[in-house]
Amino acid sequence: MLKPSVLKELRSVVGPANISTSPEELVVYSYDATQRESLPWAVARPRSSQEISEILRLANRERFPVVPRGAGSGMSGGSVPIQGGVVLSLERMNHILEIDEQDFIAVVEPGVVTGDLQREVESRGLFYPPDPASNKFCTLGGNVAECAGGLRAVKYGVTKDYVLGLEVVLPTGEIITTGARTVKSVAGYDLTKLIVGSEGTLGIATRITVKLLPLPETVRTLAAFFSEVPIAAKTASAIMASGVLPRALEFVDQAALRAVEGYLKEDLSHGAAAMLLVEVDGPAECTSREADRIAEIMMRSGAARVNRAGSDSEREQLWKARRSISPALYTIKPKKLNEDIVVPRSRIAESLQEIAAIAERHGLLIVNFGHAGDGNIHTNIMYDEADLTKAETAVKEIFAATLRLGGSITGEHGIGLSKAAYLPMELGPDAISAMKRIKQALDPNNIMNPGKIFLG
Ligand code: 2HG
Ligand code: ZN
Repeated sequence: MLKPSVLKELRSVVGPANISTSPEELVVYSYDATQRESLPWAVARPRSSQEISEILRLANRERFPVVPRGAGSGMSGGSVPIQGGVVLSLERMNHILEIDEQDFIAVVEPGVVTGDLQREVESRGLFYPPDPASNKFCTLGGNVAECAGGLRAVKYGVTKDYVLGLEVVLPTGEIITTGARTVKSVAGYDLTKLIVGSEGTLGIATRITVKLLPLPETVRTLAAFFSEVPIAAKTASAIMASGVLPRALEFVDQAALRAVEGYLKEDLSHGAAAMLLVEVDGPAECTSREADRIAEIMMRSGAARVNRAGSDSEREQLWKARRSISPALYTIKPKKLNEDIVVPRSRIAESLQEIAAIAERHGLLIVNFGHAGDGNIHTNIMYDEADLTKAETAVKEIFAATLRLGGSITGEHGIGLSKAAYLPMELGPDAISAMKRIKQALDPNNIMNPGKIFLG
């Protein structure tokens, strides 16, 4: 609990209207998309890096946890205040500060919704490629904290590939800038990359400078339907090996298709066992040639049907279905453990086979969908409360299989709370100890988002 005198100080930093302590409001800031929840002691909604700095200095003096929060759409518990303390919501710092059409740069505050930035730059013929499925509500600050990936990573990379520089409030309250407004800079250690993906444990990004690209002239989207998962997986590998680099190559299995079809009340796949959703972008003459080539590979590899989106609205309908899978899965079971394993992309078929064997062994429904083009599959273990232990055993086995295939236990959602117990499976003790020494150096009192990434 916070002492009344500390609450008073917090109120004087951000203004009384921007501190919440009522139970109703605390609940709103207690969870993310993992279904984990824990009540904070208070919520602060600062408006500037200066205010954040003052809150963090106070937290060090009084030793209370501070948990930064964007939209709460994270998938590993990163913004859940597991040890209580103050949730620091970035919701009021939601301005696009600058779009520089000369240097292809945007500068934003952390609370800007990713889709809003995408739309704004696109209206000027520019392009911000990172595209999390949750782009309508997730924020750039959260994307930076987790190094979000998304639907276009196969061609364009992930959030860290676009962040040129940051303003960061360190856990001890100093306000620093990292990186530069330039395409290149090697001045000292790369603190930008250290902060991106640090899950709110090493500081709070208060100003984010991202690189932009020219908006591709045309986009073509194809959906292929398969009667068997292995054929779809092999087709995905064949597309990636063909020399055409799609900007998206998504895989959706039968259970995910049925769930999203029920959720959106539309028949997308006519009973198919799997779907690939593929998109290419670039000048019209290239995308038309590439789309033909991909359609040919799909048919040759055994697709039962290939559809080309003939209009923007058809295209949007396909992507709406894809983006809706995550919430739609709750129509199957009340609980899911949603993982984001990533394997070398040539090994997707093997990975899916291993997962199917694990599902069968435990009698569990495991739904698979996701970013097949970059090897990042979302394995969702659906369970009822009574099956939790079984589901957790399955997760461990899936991680072990993933590591055997040369992969990683998380491609884009982060370790947070949900994978902290499994991090040692991937990293040796010396690597974990090096990470903990960095944490200790920057956050000596362990006030920044404690309990995340590392167990103990
Ligand atoms: C997606 O790609 C998100 O849709 C969510 O990363 C994945 O819910 C999931 O498993
Ligand atoms: Zn994803």
